[in-house]
This record gives sequence, C-alpha cells and structure tokens, in this order.
Amino acid sequence: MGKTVIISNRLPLQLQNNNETLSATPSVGGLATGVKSVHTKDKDLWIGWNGLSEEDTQNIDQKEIDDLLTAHGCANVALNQDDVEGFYFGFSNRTIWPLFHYFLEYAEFELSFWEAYKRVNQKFADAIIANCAEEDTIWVHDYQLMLVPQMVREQWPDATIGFFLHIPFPSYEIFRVMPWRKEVIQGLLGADLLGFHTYDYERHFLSSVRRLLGLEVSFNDIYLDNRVIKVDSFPMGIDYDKFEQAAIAHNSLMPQNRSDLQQRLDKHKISTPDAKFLLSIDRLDYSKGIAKRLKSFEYFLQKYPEYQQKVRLIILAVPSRSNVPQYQLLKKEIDELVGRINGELATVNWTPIWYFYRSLPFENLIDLYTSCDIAWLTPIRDGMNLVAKEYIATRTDQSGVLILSEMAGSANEMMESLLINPNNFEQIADTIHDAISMPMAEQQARNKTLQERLRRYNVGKWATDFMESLQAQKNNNVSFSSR
Ligand code: ADQ
Repeated sequence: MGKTVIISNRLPLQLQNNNETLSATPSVGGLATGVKSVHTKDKDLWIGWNGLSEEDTQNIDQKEIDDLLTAHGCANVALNQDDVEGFYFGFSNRTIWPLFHYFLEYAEFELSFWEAYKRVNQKFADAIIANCAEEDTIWVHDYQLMLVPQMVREQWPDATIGFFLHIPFPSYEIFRVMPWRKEVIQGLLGADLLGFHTYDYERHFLSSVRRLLGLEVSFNDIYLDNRVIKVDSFPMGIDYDKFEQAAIAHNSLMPQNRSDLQQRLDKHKISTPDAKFLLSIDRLDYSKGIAKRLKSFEYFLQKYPEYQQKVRLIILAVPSRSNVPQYQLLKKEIDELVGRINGELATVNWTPIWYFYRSLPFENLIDLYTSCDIAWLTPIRDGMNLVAKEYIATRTDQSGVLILSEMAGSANEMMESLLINPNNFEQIADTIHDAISMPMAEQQARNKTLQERLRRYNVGKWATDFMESLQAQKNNNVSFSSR
C-alpha cells in the first residue's frame, strides 16, 4: 500500500522571501484549513505551489526551499510569473471562479488563460509522476487542477485518483457557456472518484457529463472505456475539537491575559449591556456578498431604528486575489459603503460597523466567534462555508444565532440556523430582528442539534469517507476491467 498524496494549487504553508531570508506562514482559506488537519507530515505528501514565483526566489538556494518544504511533508511545483498570471489570476480566478459561482458577467474566456491552465496542470501532473509511485493514492483538490486527473491517468492507467471540488459545480446551462467545457469534463473523468460538497453540485456535474459527452450514466456511476467513475457528495466538516478546545481555553483566560481585541470587545459589552454584536467573516470576494450585506445592514437599521446605538456589525474581510480587477473594485466599493454608512449613522458613542481588512491570527478568530451574539454569513454563492460551522463549534454554552444564506452548501446541513435569501433585504432585516429577540432556550436547542451533527461529521470523517469510497471504487474497477 503506497502513501497518500494531496495535491492542491497552494501548499498549506505560504513562503515569504524577506531580503533573502526564507520564512513560512500557514495558508488561509477553506481548503488549507480543512485538509491540513488530515495531512500527517511524516507519512503523507502534499504537492502544490509555495506562493512565490521562480523570479521571486532567484536569490535563494533552491535546496533551502526544498528542505523547508520537506520538513513540512510538502513538495513544490515551481511556477513562473507567467504561469501565476495566466493560470492562477487568469483562468482559475477570472474564468472558472466567476462562472462556477454564477457570476457570468465576470467570466472571461481568454485563449491565453486556457493555454496557461493546460500548461500548469501539466506541471502538477509531472510533479506527481516525479514524486509519487503508481500504487500511491492520489487526491487532487479543487477547480485550479481539473485537468490533472486525466493527465496522470494517461501516464499511469492503474493509478488510484480521487478529485474533490471545493466550490459549486454550476448547472449545465451555466457550464456549457465555457468554450473548453468538454476538455474540463474529460480532465475530471481521469479520476476514479469525484467528490462534491452537495448532492445538487453532483447532479449538475452528471447532467453536464450526459449532455456534453453522451456517456452512459447509471445512478451516480459513469461508464467510460473499461472504467467506472463514481460521483458522490461529501459535505466537508471542520476540525470540531480544535475549535471547541480553543473556545474552552479562551473562556477560561483571566481578563488581563486576554488579547487586545478581546479586551476591547469586553469593555464595550460592559459599557452597553444590551449591545449586540453581529459578525461577518469572509475572504474579500464578490461571491461572499459583503457589499449586499452592508446595504442590507443599513436597511435593517432604517427599518428597526430602535436597534441604532445597540447593534454593531463587525466585518472581517481577508484580503484575497488583489491582482484581479473585480476584487480591487469590490474592495473600493466596500471601503466606500463602510465609510458612508458609518458617516451617516455614527454617534459619539456608537459606530455601527467595525471593519477589519486583514487576516487575523487564530486567537482573534476565536475572540470574535465567542464574543459575537450573531454570526451573519450570507454569501451569494458558496461551495460550503466553513466559517458557519466554526462559529457553532465555539459556542460552548450553546448561546448564539447563526444567520446563513441558503446559497451556501452548508445550509443543507444547518437547517437549525436562520436561513435567508441574500437578495431579500426585507427578509434579512426581519431575520436579524428575530435573531436578536430569540429566547436563550431556543438558541440552545438549535445549537445543540447543530453541534451534535458537526461533531460527528467533522473533517476527519469527511476525509475518511472520501478515502474509503475511493478505495472501494478502485477495487470495483479492478474487478470490472478484468471481466
Ligand atoms: P473559502 O472560500 O476560503 O473556501 P470558507 O469555507 O469560509 O471559505 O473558509 C474560510 C477559512 O478561512 C475558514 O476555515 C476560516 O477559519 C479561515 N479564516 C477566515 N478568516 C480568517 C482570518 N482572518 N484569519 C485566519 N483565518 C481565517 C473554499 C470554498 C468554500 C468551502 C471551502 C472548503 O469557497 O465554499 O467551504 O473552500 O471546501
């Protein structure tokens, strides 16, 4: 039995080159935080890009980079600036990301982006061949690497390959718009098992396979040459214990040992006992609906003016893809909205919105999760949304209300939260009102059920279910092809 190899665009650590001194920090984002907890650095291998282009590391000894990565159980796929531009900022984030999140008007269909995507996917496939053996179990992640399964299959017909998509797979009517739709499907079909967060994404994918390639599909099995490819849904969980334990440790800290942020939150709560904190945490991305959330917050304060002076929205937006024009425009829009709303409504004692545009350390994430009465997570589209799950896991006294968009994959598993349509301002305003007035017994009853579910379906279970299913599929395929 070979080793398990994880392949993703970014490694779980991000390298920095500060005046020829190399350092590594953990990568932020759903995939890195989730998969990291199932990667054992002494046993498994993680192949990906370290975050610096070849040009950025010219003055550093390559061996130094390799040694640092090897110590973390990682291997690098070297990308140059052209690769990063065309493959990452181009095809991945200006074609696939907007299209798969139903932002058709943002999707660009540039031949040069597609060429870069193919070239870089080949680099990843070559890195797999160079660092692994055919008997290893290869688990490829996410939308940047959809051609890799087929590229590896061509070299290793008997390899065991799984693929998991962390973002939505759109309906056929959206997917068919892309000029290279067949190539992308064929790339994915190199895998033995294809995993999605929800049954809907799985269904959309199967419909595209049927309509674009005319392949035989029976239930969730696709028949291709002498192989059967299984398609299934695996809703990703979180490292529940990590968040729960962090919250327990946080709650037992003496006041003087609390972080500056926590002390500021505490001070505010003491001075205004009926104050309520609403929390919004996302990468700064148009799919997350941050601008709409700000506008609907303003609408809420107009519809329910009695909450002015009492309710405060804390927005944490993590910088993301700032080289892509849409993200720069969005940053400007959010800056302006926060400035305008605060400018119009703030009083000497009250600022309606606290806005942080940065990546905060884990400790501060826990400060925010444990201190905010309501988590308000209303993406316009989101593959899953792990922040919603993390918030619930930290509520050790089971207080707190989660307002969640029905467009997030996690809404399927979190029916006890207050589900809203992110475009319906009327419903959002009323739901915030309901959340603020929800009796404690009801909060606890809802959160108890949610916590039990999230504890059971944690990230470890997600990974184990996927791996067992991949192995079972492989065994089926061996007997199928020998028939
Ligand atoms: P993301 O779009 O990155 O992930 P999400 O699922 O919410 O979105 O995960 C964000 C992660 O980053 C969380 O684990 C959170 O703790 C962490 N994080 C957020 N803010 C942070 C901060 N300021 N500092 C440090 N860490 C922070 C993609 C898809 C999602 C899908 C995941 C996993 O877009 O839909 O849920 O992958 O599959």
